[in-house]
Amino acid sequence: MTTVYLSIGSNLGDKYANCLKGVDRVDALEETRVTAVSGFYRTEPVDYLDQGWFVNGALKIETGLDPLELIHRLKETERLLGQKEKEVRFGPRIIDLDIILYGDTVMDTGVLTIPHPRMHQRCFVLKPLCDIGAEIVHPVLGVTMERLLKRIENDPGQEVMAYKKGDQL
Ligand code: PH2
Ligand code: MG
Ligand code: MG
Repeated sequence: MTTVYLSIGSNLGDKYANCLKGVDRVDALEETRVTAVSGFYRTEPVDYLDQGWFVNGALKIETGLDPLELIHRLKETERLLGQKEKEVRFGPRIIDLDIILYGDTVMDTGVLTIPHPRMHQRCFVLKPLCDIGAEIVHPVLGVTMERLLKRIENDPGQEVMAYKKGDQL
């Protein structure tokens, strides 16, 4: 079993409910269980700005699936929750499940890059991740998640606020 961290997000439909459904579906995957769930946050869209704010969180899982099996299962889970196959790059989505860290694995196969290539530039990934793994050291950058977040947390265009149930989104 390997400890893996996932990012989860939604900015279409009932965003928070979509995230919770995503957590349940991940927990139901073969050889996989969710061992920690972060708080959820309302986050300003990054990279593609003409879309609504997201709800984002992070999950810690233990899995016997290898990275490619896992990403295939996650894509399948996204489709089951109604996510279209060909979304606009960085654009709106019902559900997005991304592998952020897979143990200490470093890989780049063209279809899958681990650690996630943009995670260290994104408050919407690092803020929830720090709830459940602030002390984890990035296997390439050699810096904790907490330090990575500190570097960027006041950058403009990356607002992250604690999500409260019933918040107007
Ligand atoms: N996902 C993206 C692009 N931009 N912005 C926020 N705030 N949250 C996301 O999950 C997100 C994004 C592409 O996956
Ligand atoms: Mg993503
Ligand atoms: Mg994705």
